[in-house]
Amino acid sequence: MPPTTIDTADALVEGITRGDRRSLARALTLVEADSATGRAVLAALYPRTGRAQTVGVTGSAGAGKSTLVGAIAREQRRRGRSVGIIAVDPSSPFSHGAILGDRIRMQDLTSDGGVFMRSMASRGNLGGLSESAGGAVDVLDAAGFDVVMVETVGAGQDEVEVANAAGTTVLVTNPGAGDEIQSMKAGLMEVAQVMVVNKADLAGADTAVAQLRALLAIAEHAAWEPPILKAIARTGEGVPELVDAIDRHQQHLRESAHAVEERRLLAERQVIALARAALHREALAAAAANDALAPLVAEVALRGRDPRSAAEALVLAIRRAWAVEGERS
Ligand SMILES: Nc1nc2c(ncn2[C@@H]2O[C@H](COP(=O)(O)OP(=O)(O)OP(=O)(O)O)[C@@H](O)[C@H]2O)c(=O)[nH]1
Ligand SMILES: [Mg+2]
Repeated sequence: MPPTTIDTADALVEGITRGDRRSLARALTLVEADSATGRAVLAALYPRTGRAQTVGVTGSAGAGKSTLVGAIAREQRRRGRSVGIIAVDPSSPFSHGAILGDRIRMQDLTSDGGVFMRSMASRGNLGGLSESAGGAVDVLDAAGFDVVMVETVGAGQDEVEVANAAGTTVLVTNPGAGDEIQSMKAGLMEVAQVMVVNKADLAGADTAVAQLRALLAIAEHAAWEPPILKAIARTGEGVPELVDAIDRHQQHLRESAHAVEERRLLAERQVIALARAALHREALAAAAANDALAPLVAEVALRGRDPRSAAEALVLAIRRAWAVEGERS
């Protein structure tokens, strides 16, 4: 019997294109697992992407990202747009509660046929967070959602790379987060095209806006100047203005004189991020296969060797493993 199961890449692509939610859910699982079928689905779907408004929502834990994503989704629905949402779950016991809270907060959205929600675990994920979240964004884009949002906690490099999977990244901060804003990594400032001070019902929102403005003034940015907005995600106040700002940036991406360059930059960041993740993974696998890492680590820990020369030795061992692999294939 020919393989007619829903799990073949062709069947999944056909199902997704038809709007079948089961195929969509299954494909996302395969993409998250970084399986061969998942990769084939992504490759087949990619030419259909680029239509959705892709939005990354990032910021520190508890900044109100989920509440804001819900509020943005409601505003987008009001504007007649369908919405796909990906929440990256940091897999801590703490945030499992948060996910449950998200579900309750978003109950009205989950019963709306124009909204699709999916959470992804960031741990125990061989493919790497940036790869699977970026892939999920592509799948939802190809599935025909008008808006695709991905929520991530902005703490490390991974999150910056996730942000790169979206056309527009919204950075969520709060009043009283002055120190945090000051110490914010330049990288994160660079990837955010819209800044929002959420919880503007609390004291200090205007100070936070002023601090962000001061930071932006010294940061180097290109043709797009990130707007700084205030919002109260809980009530939806300021959210229409936030969606307007996202729309303006998306229009900038598509239509400005810099559109070609913007798209090239985004593509470059995506390709480099994915190549870096793949190299990292393969290098670690090669080092593990060669038993190269553990002895070097032990030497350095005992101060019998300096970390720099150990790193050089590790790179040599990885190169050797790759050369052997190359000869075999
Ligand atoms: N006062 C006030 N509280 C808010 C606002 N928006 C969100 N919150 C509250 O802030 C808390 C965290 O909100 P979440 O939306 O879960 O924040 P998050 O950034 O998604 O959190 P993590 O995903 O756990 O990092 C919740 O208790 C929200 O009700 C707001 O505009 N004003
Ligand atoms: Mg959240």
